[in-house]
Amino acid sequence: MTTQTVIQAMADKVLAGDRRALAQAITLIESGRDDHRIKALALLDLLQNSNREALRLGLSGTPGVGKSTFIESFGMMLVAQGLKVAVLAIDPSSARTGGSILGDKTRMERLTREPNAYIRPSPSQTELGGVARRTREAAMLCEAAGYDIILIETVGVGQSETVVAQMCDVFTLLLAPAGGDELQGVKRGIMEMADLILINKADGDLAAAAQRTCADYAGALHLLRKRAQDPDGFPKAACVSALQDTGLPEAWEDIQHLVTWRKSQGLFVKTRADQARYWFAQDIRNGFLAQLERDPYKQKIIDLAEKVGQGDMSPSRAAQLALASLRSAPINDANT
Ligand SMILES: Nc1nc2c(ncn2[C@@H]2O[C@H](COP(=O)(O)OP(=O)(O)OP(=O)(O)O)[C@@H](O)[C@H]2O)c(=O)[nH]1
Ligand SMILES: [Mg+2]
Repeated sequence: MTTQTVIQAMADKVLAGDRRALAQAITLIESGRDDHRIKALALLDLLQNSNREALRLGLSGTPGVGKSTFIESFGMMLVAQGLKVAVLAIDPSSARTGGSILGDKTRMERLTREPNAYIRPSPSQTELGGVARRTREAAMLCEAAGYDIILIETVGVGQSETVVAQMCDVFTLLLAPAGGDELQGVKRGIMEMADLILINKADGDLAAAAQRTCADYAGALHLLRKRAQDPDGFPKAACVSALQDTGLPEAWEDIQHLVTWRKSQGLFVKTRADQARYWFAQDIRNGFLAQLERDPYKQKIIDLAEKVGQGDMSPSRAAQLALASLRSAPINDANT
């Protein structure tokens, strides 16, 4: 079989919803090997116009807030409604060993066993740009494979929220009930990205604190600048308990309401188009940066830096020379 027929066969199987083929396809797009990259791009070309649309739901929150528990409960609820659910993750922390979700599968025991759920551990560590691209491409594969909802999880530590928000239709921030009335140091920029803030663990002893935290955030959201992509009442704060399955149907209704409204206003499509352009620009940038890490440019830059350090050449002249050599660089599309 030629490469083209192998890739076509893989694409056909993905479109048919074959889980093994989906897993293989994701492994292919995650690979850093140049020959794999060429195949991966060919595969993505074939699936580009699958005309399938999944709802991409981003989920972020600090460690221990209950993301995995939430995904398990929320995912089970969606599956019970006859929906197909895929779970992906971006794990920005290099300290953690390859894939939070894998270890978390114990917390997603029920969902793991569901034939209509697909859980993919986060790709192995590289820089955030590479992980972002892989997750985005994995989401596209899941979409082509006929999944209705793609949950993309990330641990909230700063940058990764932006990455997830930029590849999702709806972005949800999960918070724990706060002890006092402080706003848990959630950065304004992160709050501004959220479509929905869910205060988890609103059960037992924590129920009252959760209500207060929810009211605090509802107030804080009210003070934010009105966004064009929001209907009345959004962004919204609400209480849930992933452990006791409360508030989840309401959260799902809110999400559906938001999506329906955005679709009716043409904003859903517009956001996706904006995101695609954003990632295009981002990939070019990452590709350039990756070139700098490769010889002969890497060595050239080291040499120039040496001259700059010794005062033999101005930083400006050295940068100009380095960029000039890049300009004549052959295109290497196996970036990052
Ligand atoms: N009371 C209560 N506990 C919860 C709830 N959701 C999760 N927890 C508990 O909080 C702890 C952390 O839950 P996880 O789901 O692992 O949290 P996580 O956000 O995935 O954590 P990381 O993967 O480490 O970032 C576990 O002991 C859960 O049982 C909830 O709704 N109520
Ligand atoms: Mg987890």
